[in-house]
Amino acid sequence: MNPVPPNQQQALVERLTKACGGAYPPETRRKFFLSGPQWAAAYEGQALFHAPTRERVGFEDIIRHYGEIGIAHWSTHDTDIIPTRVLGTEEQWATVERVKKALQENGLRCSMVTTETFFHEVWAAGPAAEAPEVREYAKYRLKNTVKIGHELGASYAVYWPGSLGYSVQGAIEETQTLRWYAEGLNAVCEADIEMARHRGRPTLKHCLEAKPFEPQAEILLPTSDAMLGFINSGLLTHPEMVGLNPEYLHELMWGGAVRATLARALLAGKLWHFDINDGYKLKHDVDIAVGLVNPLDWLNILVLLRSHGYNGPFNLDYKPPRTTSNFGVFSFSFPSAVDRFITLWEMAGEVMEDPIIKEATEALKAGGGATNPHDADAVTAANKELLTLHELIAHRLVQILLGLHRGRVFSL
Ligand code: GCO
Ligand code: MN
Ligand code: MN
Repeated sequence: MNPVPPNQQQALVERLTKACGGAYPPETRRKFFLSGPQWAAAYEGQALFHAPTRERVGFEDIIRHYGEIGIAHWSTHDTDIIPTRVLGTEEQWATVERVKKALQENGLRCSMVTTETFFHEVWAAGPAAEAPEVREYAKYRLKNTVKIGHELGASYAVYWPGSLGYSVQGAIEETQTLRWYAEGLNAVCEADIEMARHRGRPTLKHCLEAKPFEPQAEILLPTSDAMLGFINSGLLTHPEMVGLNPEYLHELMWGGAVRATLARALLAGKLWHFDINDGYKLKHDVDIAVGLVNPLDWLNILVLLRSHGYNGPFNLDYKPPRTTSNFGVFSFSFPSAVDRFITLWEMAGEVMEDPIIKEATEALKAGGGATNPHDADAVTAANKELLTLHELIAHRLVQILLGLHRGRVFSL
């Protein structure tokens, strides 16, 4: 192939995107409770060892692009849109008005707001640091975010305590730090009750998001399960207002089965919000778009969520790779991420209706009918042949994922 000159590259990407097929129209995409984070589309490709590869893009453009794609909801950190130094000022409220206008003009709603408690140097020792003024400032920031959330019509607030931890052990007393962290959440829940009453709106759903490491070396609440323990520890004055926002990759990072994490959150009644992305087990937070690494696992997860009627947001918390251009972010990356999600969602519906999986599952549940359930050998013998169905169900799931159940012609 001849070199492709820069002025022909966008057209090539567009043509090949079309050739891939499988795109859903924006009206279909809008039916899903998918949210596009401000920070995901604004990500410029930078990291510790990486310079930015993309130009800055502001919320007005991002919201417009999300609207065109058919992503119906938007989420943001306070400082994604308002610089730290003007938080709480007139300038903040002027920006909030601009956001409202952009959302309205493009047919989006703000679903979630979150406080950045990890980037600015004020958080060097974390949001629950020893110095009381840091903790007071943290409370102020959390409350301010919830106020913005009510103003924008959001229903969820997310808390990612990525700087609640340390890189060197011994200086921090963990029980004390966790008590101080709880005080911050208690303050924001109490303020929310007041704000909600005042505005005649429900309180927000306050969702904790775990990540096992990064940016601190050790994190005090590293997993969703640790957070469930924290919610029920007795330290929170309003545990009923606090639930979880698990992130797919964050649970893989500690080596867990994400579907099992979600199952535990469902049983606890705390699966309120879900950050969707993909990546590799026991590695860093690479935030790859949903379904590009583990589509089979994703299919299984959506079967679980669909069969339990999960109706919270699916927040597209991934980072378009730094090899993708500004043009590519909106022309390819977000639409293809949404479409893979919808396809996997549809497939999950197929799995739930599949007569083979249904019959195999029912047969496993019926058991073999051993007459003496106290006799290990008899119980084993009664079920022995049925248990092959476990592998058969796994095979069937792969068939549905790869379209093999619709037939495949041997053509070599
Ligand atoms: C991460 C985190 C963040 C949080 C966000 C919300 O990947 O490190 O997921 O993206 O979701 O900060 O508070
Ligand atoms: Mn996240
Ligand atoms: Mn992440």
